Amino acid sequence: MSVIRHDWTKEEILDIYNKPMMDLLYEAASIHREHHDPNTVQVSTLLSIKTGGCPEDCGYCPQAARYHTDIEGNDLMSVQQVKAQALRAKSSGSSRVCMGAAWRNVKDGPEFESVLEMVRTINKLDMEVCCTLGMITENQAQRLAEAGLYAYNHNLDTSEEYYKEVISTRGYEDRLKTIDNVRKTNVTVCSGGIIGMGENVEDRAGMLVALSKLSPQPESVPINALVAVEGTPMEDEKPVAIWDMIRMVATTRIVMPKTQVRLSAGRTEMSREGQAMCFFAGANSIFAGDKLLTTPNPDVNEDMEMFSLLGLIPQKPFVKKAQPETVESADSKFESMGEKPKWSRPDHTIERNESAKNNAKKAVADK
Ligand code: SAM
Ligand code: DTB
Ligand code: SF4
Repeated sequence: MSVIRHDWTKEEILDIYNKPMMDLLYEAASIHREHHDPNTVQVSTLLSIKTGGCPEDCGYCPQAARYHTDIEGNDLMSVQQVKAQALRAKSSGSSRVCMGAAWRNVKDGPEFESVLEMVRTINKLDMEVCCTLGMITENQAQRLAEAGLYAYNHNLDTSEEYYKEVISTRGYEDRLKTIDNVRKTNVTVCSGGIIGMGENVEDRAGMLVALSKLSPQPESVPINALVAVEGTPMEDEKPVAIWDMIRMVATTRIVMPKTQVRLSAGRTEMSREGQAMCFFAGANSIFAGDKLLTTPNPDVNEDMEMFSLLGLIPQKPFVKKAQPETVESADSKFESMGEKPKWSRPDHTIERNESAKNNAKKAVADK
């Protein structure tokens, strides 16, 4: 039985990543079979509950207000709207709803209370609930846990070194701090990253070092291929080669044997054969639904056809961990702290982010 290691070095991970493809696939698939049913894939549906207008400068993100991309922004959805979407996701075979908000961090107040109610509502539909709301404090993580949250997604995105080339408005340390805050609760951790942002293979390995060091390792690791959106600083990045995706998935599987590896953004560019190789290499989760947060994703029916072709079965909810109990807001043990956490603001300059911002400003002025 392969052991769980938290001391992987970048060199060891690079050696795995660069193995001959057939050796890499064989090793990853063997480890996958030791820890998981290779014919079961967990299916999550993403729901953007608050879209666009984000103050951060994440170079990959169409929701950063400063790049003026062509997306439709929206205020926070209502609990009823979210419930209707969750029911749709359930009927299409999803076991989990992942609610995303274009926030830098969570602020205590009516909007957070509303998100807590969304969590209670979806948990009562017997679906796993995940949130990705930006940075959160320990108190906020506890309150989400009490509402019945199953998972919290907060990606490291890339290596600590390359992070400085992607985002200038927040630090890697704060990402780790949020993950640590989630770990202090019963909520499972979902954390991964993006390939295709101009990083090198050492950065990909560096991200896997940082993720595998977490103890316990994240229950779920999304591997996204960059969706290069016009207007963002990364609009001209070249599409990720399928071979890179397969190598990244296989390496993630080997260094984190127990985690669910999620084949995330970028599936519209992948053939069924390519995705099948990713599943063989250890991917055992996907985002389903015709939209990710703001960009397209394969049609659910096409995904279900692919599942049937490959003999894959959607994972039932709560098989990896028992369903959390929901505590009603009137019975909550925790108070809203009204706290203003001091998340860092490194605010160094990233040339391509600055020029994308200036181009966007100019385009608005020229209109
Ligand atoms: N605002 C919150 C945050 O940043 O943590 C939550 C939402 S954010 C959109 C969630 C994740 O989506 C990011 O951390 C990033 O990994 C991924 N993401 C965003 N834009 C992407 C893109 N264009 N291509 C691939 N992944 C992307
Ligand atoms: C993750 O790692 N990928 C998802 C989810 N977690 C929140 C988001 C992908 C977003 C892709 C760009 C968009 O649709 O806006
Ligand atoms: Fe905002 Fe999250 Fe997008 Fe960064 S990734 S700009 S924090 S929505």
